Amino acid sequence: MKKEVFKLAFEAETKNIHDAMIAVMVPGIVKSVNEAVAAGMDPNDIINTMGDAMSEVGVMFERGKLFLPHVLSAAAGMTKAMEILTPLMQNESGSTEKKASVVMGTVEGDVHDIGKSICSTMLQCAGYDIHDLGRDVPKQKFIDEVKGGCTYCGMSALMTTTMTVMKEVIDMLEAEGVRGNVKVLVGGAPITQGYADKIGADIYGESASETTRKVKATS
Ligand code: B12
Repeated sequence: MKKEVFKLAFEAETKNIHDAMIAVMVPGIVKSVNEAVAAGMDPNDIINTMGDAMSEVGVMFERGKLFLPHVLSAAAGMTKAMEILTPLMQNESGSTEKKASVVMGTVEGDVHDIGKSICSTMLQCAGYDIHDLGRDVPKQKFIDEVKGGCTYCGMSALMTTTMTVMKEVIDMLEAEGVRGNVKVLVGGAPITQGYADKIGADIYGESASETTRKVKATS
């Protein structure tokens, strides 16, 4: 109930962020986010609002109502907004002591990195030591980071053609004898709990906040 009241308090800001994302103009997205911050809206709620709107942009793209430059522009706006929000979320854990090390990356052959970067930011703000390898990450790099001491291995895939790479990395972790040292996290729009179970991942995160909650619960 309390959460609903809170959400209602930022109804106008939520709508403005949503509308700016759908309009796909970077200055408009940045303006709406700055206004929401000034009004006191929680950065996590701002990020979730942008993420939902980005998915709507995706649907409009699929239906031919928006084209690739529009999607790129919305993605660029979201990246700019994350630059504004990240400093506001630093040290959310209230502790300077770093928690476990987490390697994060979008798998080989896949350049979609918005959702992965949101997860990295939220985990970093929760106090984890994040090694974000970016996008189109060669499989061996995940293995090297686990051998280097990362106890969580997070992989993102946004395409049905690249989600299979996650299983290949898990197999490589097994083959190198380090699978038992690490918890494997998987996520991205086509990934489900069923798929995570099928490939033997430890944690499936549907969203950045769910991912952070699940990592906290296991560390
Ligand atoms: C933005 C976008 C792009 C941008 C990417 C920009 C960037 N820097 O990321 C650009 C324009 C570059 C792009 C390119 C392409 N795209 Co694209 N793209 C999208 C789009 C519209 C949105 C993705 C997104 O950012 N969503 C918003 C974020 C916030 O959501 P999310 O990623 O799901 O992340 C959340 C969760 O999944 C989770 N999560 C994410 N990662 C992780 C990781 C871990 C470890 C965990 C626990 C959780 C987690 O938490 C996140 C935050 O809450 C989708 C459509 C869609 N509906 O998803 C298509 C989509 C993914 N793209 C698609 C395609 C086909 C392509 C291209 C091949 C197009 C082309 N013909 O060139 C290329 C890919 C080239 C390549 N090799 O990768 C298809 C994939 C279809 C498929 N086969 O499955 C989609 C589904 C669109 C479609 N239906 O056609 N794309």
